[in-house]
Amino acid sequence: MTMQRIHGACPHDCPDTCGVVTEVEDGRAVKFYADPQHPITEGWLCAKVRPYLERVYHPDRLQYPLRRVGPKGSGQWARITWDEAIAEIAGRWREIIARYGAAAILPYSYSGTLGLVQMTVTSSRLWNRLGASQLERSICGAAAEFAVEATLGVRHSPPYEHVAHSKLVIIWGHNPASTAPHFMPHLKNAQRSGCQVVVIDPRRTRTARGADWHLAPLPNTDGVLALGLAHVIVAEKLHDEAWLETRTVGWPQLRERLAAYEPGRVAAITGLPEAAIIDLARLYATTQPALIKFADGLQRHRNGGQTVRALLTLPALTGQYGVCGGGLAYSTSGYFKWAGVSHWENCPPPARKVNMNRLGAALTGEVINPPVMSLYVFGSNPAAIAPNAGLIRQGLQREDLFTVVHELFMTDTADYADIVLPATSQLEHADLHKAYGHTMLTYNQPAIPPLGESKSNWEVMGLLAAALGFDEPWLHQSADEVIEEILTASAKHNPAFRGITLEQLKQGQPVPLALESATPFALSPSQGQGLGGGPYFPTPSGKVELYSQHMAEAGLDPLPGWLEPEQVEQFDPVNESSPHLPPEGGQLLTSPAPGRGSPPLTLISGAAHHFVTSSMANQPSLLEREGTPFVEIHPADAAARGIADGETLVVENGRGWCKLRAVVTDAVRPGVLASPKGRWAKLNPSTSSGRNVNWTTPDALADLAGQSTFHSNRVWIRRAEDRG
Ligand SMILES: Nc1nc2c(c(=O)[nH]1)N[C@H]1C(S)=C(S)[C@@H](COP(=O)(O)OP(=O)(O)OC[C@H]3O[C@@H](n4cnc5c(=O)[nH]c(N)nc54)[C@H](O)[C@@H]3O)O[C@H]1N2
Ligand SMILES: Nc1nc2c(c(=O)[nH]1)N[C@H]1C(S)=C(S)[C@@H](COP(=O)(O)OP(=O)(O)OC[C@H]3O[C@@H](n4cnc5c(=O)[nH]c(N)nc54)[C@H](O)[C@@H]3O)O[C@H]1N2
Ligand code: SF4
Ligand SMILES: [Mo]
Repeated sequence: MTMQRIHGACPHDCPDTCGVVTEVEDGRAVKFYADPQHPITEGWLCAKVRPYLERVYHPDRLQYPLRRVGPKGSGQWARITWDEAIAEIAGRWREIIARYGAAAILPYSYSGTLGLVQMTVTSSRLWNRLGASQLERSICGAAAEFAVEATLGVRHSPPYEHVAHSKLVIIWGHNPASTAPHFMPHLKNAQRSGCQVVVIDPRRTRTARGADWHLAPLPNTDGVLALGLAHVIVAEKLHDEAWLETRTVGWPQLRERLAAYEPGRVAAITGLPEAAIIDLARLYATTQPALIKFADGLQRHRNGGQTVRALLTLPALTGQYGVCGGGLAYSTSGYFKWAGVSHWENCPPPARKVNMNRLGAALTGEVINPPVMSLYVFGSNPAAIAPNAGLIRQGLQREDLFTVVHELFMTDTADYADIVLPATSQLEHADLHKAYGHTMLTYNQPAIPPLGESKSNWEVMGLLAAALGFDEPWLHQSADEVIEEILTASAKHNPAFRGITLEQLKQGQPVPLALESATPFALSPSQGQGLGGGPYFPTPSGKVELYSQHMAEAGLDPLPGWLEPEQVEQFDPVNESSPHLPPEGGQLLTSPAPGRGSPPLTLISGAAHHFVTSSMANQPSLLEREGTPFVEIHPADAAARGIADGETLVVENGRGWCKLRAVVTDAVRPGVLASPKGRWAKLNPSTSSGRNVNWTTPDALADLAGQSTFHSNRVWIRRAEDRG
């Protein structure tokens, strides 16, 4: 018996993109652990990926293609061959294209894997060639991406280890202890050497528990908080006037706008004490280097985009961009600009876009000319993870919708498919991984043969392309050929890729991008010239765009701003009257809590510690650690509603309802509920509602970039035994 050690990458939606090692004996993976040599992973994996072989060899892994033989959602399937499955899909699509055009086909994919081949290329090439609807990929961080690029020109972020230089870190609406675990040892070390850590989050998260100071504002008020901090900094003349004059556009206009954000008003809106706002402003302006770190949870709100714009003003006010240990940590994605992914030059003009946050609406009449007649889902589980899930389920039940789901498991979404295709796990296919928390490229070598008849996303694209008569070579390359083509094309446009070869990547160690400077926006010799030295921003002006002409031209507020709750309500009536069934024995709420006298609460649903969204949320050991699906509620809010710890609650609004177990805790602030995302609706055992929190979440869009607004979710709660 020979043992092989195969190097790979963790494919999940996490900024750390760890290096992993699989030990294989006789074609079977027997051990899976952290690559001891990977400089980010540093020899340990997070709690969710450590038991990965439980996922790979889960008895529920799909092994063969299946065709639905009963009514939609009835769980009655017949095994078919790949040839039959592909022929049926191609046949149905030909009919749909003849009658409605290819735009009637909607591919829906997201972050089951973040691989270049199995996600990026697979979400693009065949669909572009076909002329299918484009998916507007805005469920996660679109507003922040837009805001950062509009303000700073690019998404650049310092390496985790730079936090050793920070004297202050504000972790803002972000929970790295769960969502970017390999940042935490660096933060702890910095803290031990005297760096102060402030966490701003309505919930006392794992990250907040280790902070020096935790502030818990009301959700969706961070933009006001940031403008309030800026107001105090300017009022107390703690800002860097010279930096603002030379490095920014729009400082006079911003200054004028800040006048309205005096601390008393900011305190009233955010629910924070006025003194805390003043203290934080002083702390931030006088403790340097000062780093502001956030991710995407913060901006999953109606004001999400402008919130990020407001936060981005702070490092400009204090001249912290371009400083090692200071500035902004958001995402390193901007360093990895691929070329050669889409092959648009060989495709028909792009078809219309469908926003992935509006899937339920799109399937039930919002999208017409042509309507969506076929849905092809891979690397995503929209029935469990997308907002307003009740409406999605209604759409998936449409008899005339032809749904194909390519999956490892029979998910809430796969339940409603006409054809289910079995997918390979990360141990069974090749890929290349960039990261959004660091700047290493990690190659994933397949470790074991595909389980059963499972196939990778890219292999299936090749089969579909052939069946549809597309013989372009760029639809039929091997995964390695795709990677080589893109590396070569990218190196022509991006010096950071120069000299990186597939051969080198396949040796098993991560390969760092060749960056001019590890500190974002620090003077780079080639770019900074002509600006007289100092930080450089690749915006149209070369400066930080506090005022964005580009946004003004697009009809958007060109300055960081904030909408009053009343303005927000106007475009998301809490009781949006989607036609949902009320809970058994209950009434659909159409006006604020009739007869109950309790105001609605804001339900935020951030990352679970032991799942990545709905991935892993079917693994027995992890489900056990996460416990019964629950909702956290502050003791005062619970008492006002007669709710005791451990009771089953109905959480509801005009969109829908679900049942969750009450956890009464002061870890959430008054007015706020918290329930982790990712639960499979059908695995909601003790409360047996067959639904999850997304039955209540809004499918209204945020202020920028079609962003999702999961956390701007107002709900009413009551004990399940109290009949509505
Ligand atoms: N363990 C684990 N890791 C993950 C994921 C997971 O599901 N599980 N998901 C991955 C994905 S897809 C992403 S996008 C990233 C997201 O990474 P993060 O942004 O760190 O994660 P979230 O939990 O979505 O949101 C962070 C925090 O925002 C807080 N929050 C919500 N609304 C507000 C607000 O209005 N103001 C403030 N100040 N805070 C607010 C929530 O309480 C939460 O603690 O994590 C990735 N990593
Ligand atoms: N309530 C609430 N909901 C949220 C959020 C929130 O904050 N609150 N956050 C949102 C965010 S940030 C995100 S990014 C989305 C994430 O939502 P999704 O992108 O849907 O991610 P997952 O839930 O991890 O589901 C991925 C699915 O892909 C499958 N998969 C994995 N690898 C492969 C593969 O190689 N091939 C194929 N065919 N399938 C594969 C997995 O088995 C899994 O079922 O969720 C969103 N949902
Ligand atoms: S989920 Fe993140 S921390 Fe966990 S193994 Fe994957 S990349 Fe590493
Ligand atoms: Mo995400």
